[in-house]
Amino acid sequence: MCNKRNEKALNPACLLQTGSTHIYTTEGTSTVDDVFDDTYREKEGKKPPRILVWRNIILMGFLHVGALYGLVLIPSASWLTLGWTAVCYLISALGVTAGAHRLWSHRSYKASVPLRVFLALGNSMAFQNDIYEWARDHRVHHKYSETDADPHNAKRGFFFSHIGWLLVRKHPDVLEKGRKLELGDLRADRVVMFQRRHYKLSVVLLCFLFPTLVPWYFWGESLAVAYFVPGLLRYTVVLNATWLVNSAAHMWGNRPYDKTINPRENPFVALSAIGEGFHNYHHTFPFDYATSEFGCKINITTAFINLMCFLGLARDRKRVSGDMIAARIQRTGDGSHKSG
Ligand code: ST9
Ligand code: ZN
Ligand code: ZN
Repeated sequence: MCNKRNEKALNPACLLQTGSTHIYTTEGTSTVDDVFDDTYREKEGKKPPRILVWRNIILMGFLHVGALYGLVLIPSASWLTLGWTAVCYLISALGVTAGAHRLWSHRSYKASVPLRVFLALGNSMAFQNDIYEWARDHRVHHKYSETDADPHNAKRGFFFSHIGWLLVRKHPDVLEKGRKLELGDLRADRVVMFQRRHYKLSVVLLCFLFPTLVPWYFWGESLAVAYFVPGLLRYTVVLNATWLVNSAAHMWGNRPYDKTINPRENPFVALSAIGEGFHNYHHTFPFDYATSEFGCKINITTAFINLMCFLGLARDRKRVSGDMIAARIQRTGDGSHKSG
């Protein structure tokens, strides 16, 4: 059988191969532990107390004040520095979208060692926890979405799913269920484990020093502008763009593929998160490398992965077949589907 919702192993009968793309024609074709588990039940009775983590509250407060100061400094920044800020935004965003998310959390395509190294460097530049921790939390998010075992359970409100979950201790069910996940593929990836071992140093170098020193050294930008604009402001905007996927894209937008789940299609989020706002599609078909029915449309990450395939640095992109999407729209969509 290849259409069981919780099936994890790939069934070759379920896919067609076209070049380096695998088109899946039936549901339940994820190769990793990211498929929604509808057997999980939240424990009854009183919820555990919310324990604030003051260190994180203070650091996040300072970071956002620093980012506001970066905004004030934008008129003093040279055009080269502003261009460099955009480059740093793109590299760090790709480290999250093409790296931690589509490659390492969902295994939706395969990447060569040089590409994995580039994505791990971008991921350290994004400073959102190391890849192993990010992918573990993300798999548990998909598997137990919007329950106590979801790290950023959107049922606890916008603030919690956006940033609040990083300011309190995790719900015990997140740890309990997370410990049961199959993460052998991540432990076997030497790039992932190297980044995990040297994470703190890599963040200092790539998230803070590198974005600051390049404009200062190469075109004489002031250290203050270089630190606050491509450094703190860029880091904070990438963080918030990422968090919007957990908050806004779980609350606002249409549900053309599955009206029984909360994640939504949100083009604004897709734009700021370089392609990651088509969240109803993504939670319905988490193994699709494009995270959207519409390929590269408002989706720089998909264009990037395509380019990497063209250059021979990536392969085996997984994609859902048109028939399978149409059947799902018919069966569970909210009727808002538009073609393109
Ligand atoms: C950040 C992450 O921002 C953002 C992720 C966003 C995900 C978005 C996904 C959306 C889709 C993709 C879209 C991409 C769009 C990109 C756009 C780009 C433009 N399972 O953690 P502890 C264990 S980070 C199993 O301390 P507490 C853990 O190993 C920002 N086990 O829990 C440890 O075990 P041991 C920067 C788990 O005490 C123990 O439990 N960072 C799991 O509750 C305790 O772990 C920060 O702000 C699990 N899931 O603290 C702070 N989780 O003791 C980062 C944990 O054996 N975090 N364990 O070692 C923290 O400070 C803390 O984790 C905490 C919770 C305070 C939040
Ligand atoms: Zn989600
Ligand atoms: Zn995902």
